Amino acid sequence: MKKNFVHQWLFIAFLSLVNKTHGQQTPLPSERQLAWQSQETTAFLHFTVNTFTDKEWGDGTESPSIFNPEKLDARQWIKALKEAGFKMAIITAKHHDGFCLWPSGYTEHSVKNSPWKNGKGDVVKEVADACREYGIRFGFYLSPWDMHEVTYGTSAYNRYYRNQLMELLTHYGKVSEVWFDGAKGENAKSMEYEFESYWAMVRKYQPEAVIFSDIGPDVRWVGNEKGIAGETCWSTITTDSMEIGAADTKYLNTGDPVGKYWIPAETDVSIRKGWFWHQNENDSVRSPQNLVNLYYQSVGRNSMLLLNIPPNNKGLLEEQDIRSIKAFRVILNQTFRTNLSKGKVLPSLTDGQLKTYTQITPDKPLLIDLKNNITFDRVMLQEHIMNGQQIENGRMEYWDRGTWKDLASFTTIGYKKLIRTPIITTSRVRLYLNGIRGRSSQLSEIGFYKASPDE
Ligand code: FUL
Repeated sequence: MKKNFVHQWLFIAFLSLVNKTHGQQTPLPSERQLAWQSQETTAFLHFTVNTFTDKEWGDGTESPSIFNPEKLDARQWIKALKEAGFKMAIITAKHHDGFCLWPSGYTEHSVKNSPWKNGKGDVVKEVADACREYGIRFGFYLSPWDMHEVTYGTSAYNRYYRNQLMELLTHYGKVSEVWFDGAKGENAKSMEYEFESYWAMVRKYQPEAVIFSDIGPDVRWVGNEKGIAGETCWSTITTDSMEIGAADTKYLNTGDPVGKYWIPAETDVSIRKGWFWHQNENDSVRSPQNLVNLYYQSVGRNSMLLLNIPPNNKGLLEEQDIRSIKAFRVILNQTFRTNLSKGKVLPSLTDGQLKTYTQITPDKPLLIDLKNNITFDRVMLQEHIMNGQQIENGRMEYWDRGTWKDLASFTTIGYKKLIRTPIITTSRVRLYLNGIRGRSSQLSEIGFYKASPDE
């Protein structure tokens, strides 16, 4: 009994030692963050009075009478998103203009005073129900900046905001992400948001939901709206002296190898120029190839792609947007269908499981003997992030008629690294990985692919 106890104690002491770097705890992802990251692609739905006024930001004076999406069909949106492989949809329940897409009990400025469905409609409910029906997750954006609400700028507004948050957290079933946006116009009234109290509500009523703001606590902004995560992208940052809405965007973009908290980056970008639908942007929807590129630059750099696809003023997604997102997914599926190294390397590296991994020391490369020649131009690497993000850089070489040649060099891996290489035919590759401070690396998955000709 006693001996067992000592063993157990020694084991726990050993674990906590390996978990520490220079006296500092290695930040680890939570279950909800891991679930969020493995979704890879989420859809953003920007929709409100702006859809009818042709604006990107309203000013709060819009009359609810202009909101009349006569053919609104949230099932059409969500079905298309599901078919295009999106795992979650986030709706702008309230944007900066303050108009509520659900019949809030705390304001008259909402769908209930619009002609749409004679004031009996609820866009948030239709979206949440459709997400449930098609089996994707649901999230919402509730803008703290509110140009309509009279209490805005006073502490009473915090109560108003919490009341609305409560409605959204408790009336629509499971919520998987809540978006707290720090954006604010230059002439906006000054306002002290009680963010801690908002977040406590999310934890209490929707414990599995991740909380987004530009600095977390669960998910951070990638620092731009162009769809570009840093080539070096750490999931850790230190937010102690940072303020929401005023963060250093370059820091957010690359993260921090010695950051104190696990707050991975979300890459939000629109399929169109604007976030809201505008008739005159119908002809400049991003092509499937452009979207694939965004995927490489976000998911392929340890981030998550939050792609905005805005419904139009009839309440429908436009056909060209739908065509683009579906073709995007077809290309990705074609490229990543066959891992050419499957069955040829250590099973733990190609079993599709993030929890199994292989340890690689800096001085000893992993030799990948592919047995026969394979031809590839994409490499995928995944780190065992359940134990934190440790890999600082690495490189690969391939065997070419008797010599090793350079294939690619890279920094950080994290959840996923996608590398586009020239077309290579070889039977052997070796992979060098360097962990931070000379540590060994934990690699979960490796894949070699030949890109779809449509890429
Ligand atoms: C920004 C907002 O100001 C934009 O209108 C848009 O909603 C974007 C996703 O976030 O901060």
